[in-house]
Amino acid sequence: MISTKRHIQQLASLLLSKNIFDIVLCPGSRNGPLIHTLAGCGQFDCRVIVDERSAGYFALGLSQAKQNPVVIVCSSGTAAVNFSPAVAEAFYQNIPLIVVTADRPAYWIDQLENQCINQTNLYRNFVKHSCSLPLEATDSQLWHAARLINDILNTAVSDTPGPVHINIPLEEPLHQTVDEPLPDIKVVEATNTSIHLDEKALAIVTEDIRKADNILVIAGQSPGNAEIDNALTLFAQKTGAVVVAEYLANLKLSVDCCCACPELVLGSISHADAAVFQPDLLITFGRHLVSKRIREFLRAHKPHTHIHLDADGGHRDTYQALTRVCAMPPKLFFEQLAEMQRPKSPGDYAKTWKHREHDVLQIYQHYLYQAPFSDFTACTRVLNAVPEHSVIHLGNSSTVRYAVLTPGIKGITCLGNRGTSGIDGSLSTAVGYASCHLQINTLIIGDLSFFYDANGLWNKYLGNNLRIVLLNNGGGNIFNFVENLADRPGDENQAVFQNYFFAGHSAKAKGLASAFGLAYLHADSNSRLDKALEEFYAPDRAVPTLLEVFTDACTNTTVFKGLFSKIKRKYLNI
Ligand SMILES: Cc1ncc(C[n+]2csc(CCOP(=O)(O)OP(=O)(O)O)c2C)c(N)n1
Ligand SMILES: [Mg+2]
Repeated sequence: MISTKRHIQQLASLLLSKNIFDIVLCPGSRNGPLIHTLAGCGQFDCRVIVDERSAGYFALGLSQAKQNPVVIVCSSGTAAVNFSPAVAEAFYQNIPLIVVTADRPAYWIDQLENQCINQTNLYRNFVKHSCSLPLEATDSQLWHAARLINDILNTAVSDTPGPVHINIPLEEPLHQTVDEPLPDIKVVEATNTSIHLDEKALAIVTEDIRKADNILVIAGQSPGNAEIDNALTLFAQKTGAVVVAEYLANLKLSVDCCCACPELVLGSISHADAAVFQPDLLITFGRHLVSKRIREFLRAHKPHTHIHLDADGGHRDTYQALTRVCAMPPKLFFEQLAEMQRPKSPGDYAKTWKHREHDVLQIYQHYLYQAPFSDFTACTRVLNAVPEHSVIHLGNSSTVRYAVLTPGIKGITCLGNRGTSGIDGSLSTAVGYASCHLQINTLIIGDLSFFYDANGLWNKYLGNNLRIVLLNNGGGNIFNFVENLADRPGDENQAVFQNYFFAGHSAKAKGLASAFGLAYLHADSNSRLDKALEEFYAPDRAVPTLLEVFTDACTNTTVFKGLFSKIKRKYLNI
């Protein structure tokens, strides 16, 4: 059975035409026609999640795993507002969420109707495209609705994807159904085109590369793929470029040109040797970097030329040095440039980076080996224990910072909500991703982030491949590290810090694990953690599992800061 509402039937039909099958439905009545049609036609993969904030993030993870748009559907009012955080994250990570909100007809907005707000352009700062459908009374309105839907869906499936919003005013009755197939609706196809540097641009960029002794490529967060790996590897071999790529860039480069832990290297660069690390030519692509030191370094030691690659032509002047934007997929740029012959013998700049990385990693290894049990040592142990070819989801806050400092993690996919760095959806996102993925999915997450998004566990889709490592340090430990907030003298400052920044608590997750059907393990020392990890990743473990690791916030702070003090002592004499 499907709803009698014809514009909803059109939407369903066009979703199928564009190969969009995954739906997350949030219960409600105003969205009844959507639920009747999408669930009732039997052609979609529908899930139900009650909490819209969690549902949005779950869909985000699902879309990343499927590499295809996912539709989220909710009722009117605050239900729609609760999608906002996931929509914002999707926008800043270019993830194609198709947000469908049910609404009252325009003539009832702000007329004291229940569960009713003005939903027009609700997510205007975070969507690539949005529309409100007309009612479905006349043929013209239906043509108009189909045209709008085609347009919106084509944005979602385009080469430069992102979230889109379809707001649908619906008149009563809402629950009339018929036993009919979906109608055939005229499809407007969007044709993807590939873009190359034209002859003139190629000559200019080639000359930029020829002139540059020190070429630095920075790869921000991205899903990665073998094609970009190959193109970039070749480019780096030809030009002697260094590629800075944190794990979240998901690059698997086969040459000795990649620096995966820039934060450590940058922590060792003194004013005196800044010049040898300063690039002449900087090429960037992808989204956010975790490393703050690299941003600060490049803003202080600007490259002569900065080229940013972004298929949608976005101007990202992160280092206040942008000189050129190439609106094309990075893969095509590197493929085209890798064909050039670079006359100079490349390599010294890359060697400088690799030598320094090698040296600081030795300091790191030695330091971590003797460091007391803490979030840092625990995170490293977990990362070294994850099965190869599995997926790691990094919670925001200190977790992601520890992870990008950990060398040598190989053969993994690494994800995290770095588009907006919110702590409110990491769990739901990981659950959504893992729900349609075969490999082990490990989420490493802090306690405030975990409890914040505990509703991420409140659904029927927890995969047996889901492993959650909860680093419970009793509060927001990150605030001990930044801006020396915890070190400000005086009782009053200390009280403000403990209460309002750290937000200390004594919650433990065992009860939640049991409420939501997860197996529970815990550890509070290196040896107990190692033992727990054996169980956690035992090949025959077939149940979603939570491993809660208890650490001490003061020790965590000392260990984290101690590493950089050690590096500074050696290289900066301070
Ligand atoms: C939605 C949202 N609210 C607030 C913040 C600010 N914030 C950043 S980190 C953090 C504390 C996180 O604590 P926890 O998850 O326990 O990690 P830890 O700092 O202890 O590693 C907060 C509140 C945020 N990033 N996102
Ligand atoms: Mg914490």
